Amino acid sequence: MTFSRVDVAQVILGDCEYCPVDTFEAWSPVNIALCKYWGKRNGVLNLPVNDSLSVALPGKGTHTRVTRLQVGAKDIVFLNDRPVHEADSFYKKVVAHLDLFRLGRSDRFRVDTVNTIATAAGLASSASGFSALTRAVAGVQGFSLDDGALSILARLGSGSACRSIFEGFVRWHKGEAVDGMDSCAAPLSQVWPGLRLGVLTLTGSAKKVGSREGMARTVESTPLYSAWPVQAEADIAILEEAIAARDFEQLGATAEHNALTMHATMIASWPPLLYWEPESVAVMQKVWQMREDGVPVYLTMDAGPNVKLLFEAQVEGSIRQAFPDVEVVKLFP
Ligand code: 2P0
Repeated sequence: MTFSRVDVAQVILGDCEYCPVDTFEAWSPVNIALCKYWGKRNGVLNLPVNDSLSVALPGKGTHTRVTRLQVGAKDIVFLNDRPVHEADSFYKKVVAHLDLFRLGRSDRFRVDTVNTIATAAGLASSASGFSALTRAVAGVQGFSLDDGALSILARLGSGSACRSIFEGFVRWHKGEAVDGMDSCAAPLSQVWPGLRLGVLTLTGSAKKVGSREGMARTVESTPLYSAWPVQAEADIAILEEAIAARDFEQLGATAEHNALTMHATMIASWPPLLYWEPESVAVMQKVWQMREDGVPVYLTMDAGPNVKLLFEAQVEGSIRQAFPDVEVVKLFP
């Protein structure tokens, strides 16, 4: 049996009391994966092949306000204070997500979404965006949902959005069910006040192949992909141990190895997928040289050329000296 996104939303929202309000605002953070989500077992419901584990970026993310319009009006979408045209793919994705919450009613909405991160930074705003939109539209309909249900609904918009429902360290459990009712994220209890993430924006140019297409190509075209879920499962266990023990070397090394393994599967796809630019490789080599020189710093990369550094507070001075343009994010209060 196959399930549509509307079927899943109906199961979750069908029994919710409808208590509409005029407007509702929500916020969600961006998240960076230490063990990546790469590959789907169901592309309609964004069900992943493997579990992933991320950390939220406090203060960096998306504010979304959903306002009820007159019945019969057209949905309106504003992104960063600018109207988005109906023909734009972003408009279509937002409206398709709103559709999940209408349950056959003719409710119409205005969506105002503002990202607090520059799109050029290469920090996935689709994760924070669909998470905030999920919270805001559920709020304007007055549906009372727990964070697990919100996480499942956010996933239907964009897979990694299910992790952005939560702050801190978050694990997305891939689940086994065909309808994905067990595929949602949950927060880890640990905090790590000294942990830092450094964002290096190397190029702001738009990527040629998006994650959605890139994942599908990797799953279909490289025999290396079969090794990926095996490593991801092992890495998650090691990362959870490292977080519990606050073992930075173990955390950093595992996150870096995980990211580079994901990129290896991309490079081995056909046609090949290489998100790196020469500047990305130069940063990698600099990071590896710094480690040889005794500075504990590791890197991670997503489906783009920009590099994120992982380090602890005591080496922040060395990191800023080596990378004057780095934007340092404190991950926990
Ligand atoms: C991650 N990425 O775990 C991985 C690492 C990119 C590289 O999650 O198709 O935008 O909407 O489910 O969530 C980006 O994938 O893809 C992503 P869809 P999504 O952060």
